[in-house]
Amino acid sequence: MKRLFEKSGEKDVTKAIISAFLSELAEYVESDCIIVGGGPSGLMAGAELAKEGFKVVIIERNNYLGGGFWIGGYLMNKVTFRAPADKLLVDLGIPFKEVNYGLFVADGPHATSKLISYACSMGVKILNMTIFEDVVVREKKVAGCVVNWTPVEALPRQITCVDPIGLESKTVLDATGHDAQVAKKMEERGFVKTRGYGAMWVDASEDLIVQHTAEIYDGLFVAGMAVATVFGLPRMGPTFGAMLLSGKKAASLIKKKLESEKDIFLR
Ligand code: 48H
Repeated sequence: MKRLFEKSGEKDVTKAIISAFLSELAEYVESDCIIVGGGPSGLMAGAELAKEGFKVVIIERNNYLGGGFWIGGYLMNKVTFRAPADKLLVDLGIPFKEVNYGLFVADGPHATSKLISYACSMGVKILNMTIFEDVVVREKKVAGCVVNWTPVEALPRQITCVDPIGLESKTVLDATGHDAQVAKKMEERGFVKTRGYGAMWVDASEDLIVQHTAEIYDGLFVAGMAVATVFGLPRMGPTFGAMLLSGKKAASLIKKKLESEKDIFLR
């Protein structure tokens, strides 16, 4: 007979992981927004949408979130921001110093962990070690993503014949950085055109990226460095204000779309 106060053993630990993971996965096979990429733009967008009560999941191929935000550039872990992004740093509780007029510097690990914590505490769900493979497109509308375990995709010759799974969502945000992986997949399918990001020009780049953050196909939005890749905009180098502002703008565009679709449904 099982003793009443028996300590949890291996099977209990395993069961706890399986049931917590699978119940969350089952709940998130359908969501308001799938964000592909957990870098600064994806995390910011996710946090802002979840704060408004939307069901958001971030798909991240690495085990860690944060993308390029941990390291400013050239393996140096200080990140910079240009005005007006300093206001967001205050909101996020990220300590920073003004080093030049309108130029701010913060610690990469501190900034990244604050942003991850903000996204998680707003209710964003994270599927890490999960790689975006393809889009779900229905009646000329992006309606989800096809994903797989990262190791399956990364080691195709070692592990074969593992089909991916589909996740449905009302909207998808491509926040995969320089590679713009979702947009590129749509291009492969003949749905959109991408131009490749241009040479570095920090002064022009940041505003352009925020301005061009947009819906590029019905249901598909783009944020962060992926915007530069889609629209052929100059890169900005190791400064991150536009990434946060682009994520915030993407969230407000997605929110507008989700709300307008809800209105149509209710009419
Ligand atoms: C799942 C994927 C997949 C995939 C990629 O690179 P990121 O940090 O992207 P942004 O746009 O939020 O920020 C860009 C910034 O870090 C930067 O590099 C800048 C400002 N560069 C300027 C310049 O001039 O070079 O994060 C993207 C995330 C990463 O975590 C990837 O692992 C993830 O997306 N990702 N996740 N499935 N197929 N592809």
